[in-house]
Amino acid sequence: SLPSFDLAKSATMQVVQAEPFNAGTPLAELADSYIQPTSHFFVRTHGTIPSLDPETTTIHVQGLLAQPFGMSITEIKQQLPYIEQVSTLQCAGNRRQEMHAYQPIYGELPWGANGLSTATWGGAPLRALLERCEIEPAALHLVFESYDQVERHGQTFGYGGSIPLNEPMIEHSLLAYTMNGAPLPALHGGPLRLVIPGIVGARSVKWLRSIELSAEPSHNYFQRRAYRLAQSSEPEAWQTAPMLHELPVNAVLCLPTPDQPLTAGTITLAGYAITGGQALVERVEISLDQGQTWQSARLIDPPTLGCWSRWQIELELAVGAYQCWVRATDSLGQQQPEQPAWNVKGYHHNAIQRVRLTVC
Ligand code: MTE
Ligand code: MO
Repeated sequence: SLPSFDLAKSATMQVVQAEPFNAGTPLAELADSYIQPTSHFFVRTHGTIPSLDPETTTIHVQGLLAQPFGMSITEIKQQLPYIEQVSTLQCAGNRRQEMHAYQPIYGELPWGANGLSTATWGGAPLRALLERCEIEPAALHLVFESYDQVERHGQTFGYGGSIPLNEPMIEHSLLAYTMNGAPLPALHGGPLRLVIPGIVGARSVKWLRSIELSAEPSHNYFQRRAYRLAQSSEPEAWQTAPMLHELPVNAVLCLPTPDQPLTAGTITLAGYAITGGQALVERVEISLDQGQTWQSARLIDPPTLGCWSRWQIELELAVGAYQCWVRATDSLGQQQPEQPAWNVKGYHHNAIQRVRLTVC
């Protein structure tokens, strides 16, 4: 396998962990660009970066279907249609540090609000592959396994996870082999990964090895144990906790950055908002009086399923200290809670963000 530490990214990104390599996009860059260049796309890796030959690497399709089969990545490129689409991926740990400040979280990567990025992905629609399957009625889940090697609790295994077969975002999911118009790099799951927009990034399995039609969710550690909203690490707690799936509605302030000096007058606030698969971001609002009154920000990017939208607002601010609240509302009427829904692994933090602004 390849070294996971990425020298180029370590210079330009906020490194959360060197080995395996995990890094977030600087907030100012997120506010600057709808699509992140591949060199600035966040990275979340749990294990090795496999080095796979696209000519010989096979994706196995197995389980509850009439005829299990394998397709090499070359065959996928030649036999299935190619489409491109812009999608955002967001890690379940995005904004974990803020949740940690509210109530401590131990042993997890300290992600700021930059564990997400947007790219133009290209590849075969997942649906095109599923159309080649004579699926048995008992199949209710798509179970994914990877070619990487992850170590947990003394065992080494490939990363995996699953989504229900009735998940509507399957219609917008890709077997992706290009990223921003170039071959998908190994760091981001090349030669072939899943891109499942609107759903927690953990299900967009990189270095895809197999797709199994199954009656049950994946038995992989990253489906059954991690990525659940447990209140404690006791087995009874995580065994019954909901498995993460759809992304929650969220809004984040990117600019000004906390250390940026502000002078009285017109101050531009900028950030991003995102929501789950079935909804569009409808509104982003700012409050400077603890939620009593709200002003609407402009959504800069067109509302698109499975994509974030950046927002911006100009405020006239006199000298003083402000606490700025930011909240998003989506097309299903979902709004952010005022208090965090604390969980032991610090996932899906989407409480209304409260940021201090000091104007001199
Ligand atoms: N797939 C494999 N095989 N191994 C992994 O560690 N991490 C997952 C997902 N797919 C992971 C994986 C998680 S938690 C996220 S958030 C996304 O990949 C991150 O994708 P990126 O590294 O391209 O940003
Ligand atoms: Mo993630």
